Amino acid sequence: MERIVDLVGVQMDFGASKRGVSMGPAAIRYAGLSEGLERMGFQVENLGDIVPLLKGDTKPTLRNYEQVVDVNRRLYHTVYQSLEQGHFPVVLGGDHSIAAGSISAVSKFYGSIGIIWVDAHGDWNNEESSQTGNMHGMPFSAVCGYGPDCMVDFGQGPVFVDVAHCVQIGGRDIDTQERIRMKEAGVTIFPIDMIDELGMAEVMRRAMAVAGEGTKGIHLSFDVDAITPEAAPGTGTVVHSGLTTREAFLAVETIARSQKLVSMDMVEVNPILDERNKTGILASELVQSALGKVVF
Ligand code: 4U7
Ligand code: MN
Ligand code: MN
Ligand code: MN
Repeated sequence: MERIVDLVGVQMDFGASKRGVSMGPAAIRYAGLSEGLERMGFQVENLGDIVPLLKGDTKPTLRNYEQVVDVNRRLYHTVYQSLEQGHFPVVLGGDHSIAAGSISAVSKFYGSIGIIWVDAHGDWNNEESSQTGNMHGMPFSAVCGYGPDCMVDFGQGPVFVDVAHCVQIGGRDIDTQERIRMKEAGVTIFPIDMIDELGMAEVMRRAMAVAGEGTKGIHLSFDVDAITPEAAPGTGTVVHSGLTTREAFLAVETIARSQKLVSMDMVEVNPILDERNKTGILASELVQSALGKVVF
């Protein structure tokens, strides 16, 4: 039987300070994602894009929260339906706030999942700890039950992800309060210096054990700013000296080989800041590799 991949774009940039990441789904699609997945033997169902409301309420601690919550609620339902049909949902961002809706659906559907969060940032702020009020810095905390609850509670009775199965990879720009909150919660963290020391292969062996053992599946949330800006310039919050492209591929290829991946987000591609769609192409290739594309 052919496996079906559902591609859903989310034209969201209300979770970030800079505009333009809303065009990420178009850039990743333009790079040939559907065609690539079809060449791999998948049937691809293009579900189109979710488009945010033009107007909504905001507050300094949760900027544009009404639009962020509304989009996440709609994405939650789309991803949940995809899983119910036995499909594999791939969510294309858009800023990272959308991981709240996608992961909420996966967690509700499976009951027990692991998360691998590849990112230069922790995304573990809530309305109290955030220095910016930008909600793309909060989704990892939200899906694990550490707030903000409005990002994940759509009246469905949220199932929070157990932090014991959560892994952060590539972190190198974590806020002070955020770091304290992550340590207290007990997230397994492989910051960039640990990747230098251990090598990505060993980091991934450890990450797979944490996220994969004792869970029904793994969700990958991949923020392209994890990759070093020379290779991935098209993103809003660049941080110097990140993952090499080869380390990024090794990470997603290891996840693919485990056969435990059930869903993923590829987020924070900003075509306005990109160079000839370099980051869009990389994002498209990383999705294919996460779904099992082999080099040789
Ligand atoms: B991304 C930040 F303060 N921590 O909370 C914040 F540095 O999805 C950045 O990983 C968040 O790109 C970055 O605003 C969110 C900031
Ligand atoms: Mn992020
Ligand atoms: Mn980031
Ligand atoms: Mn970013």
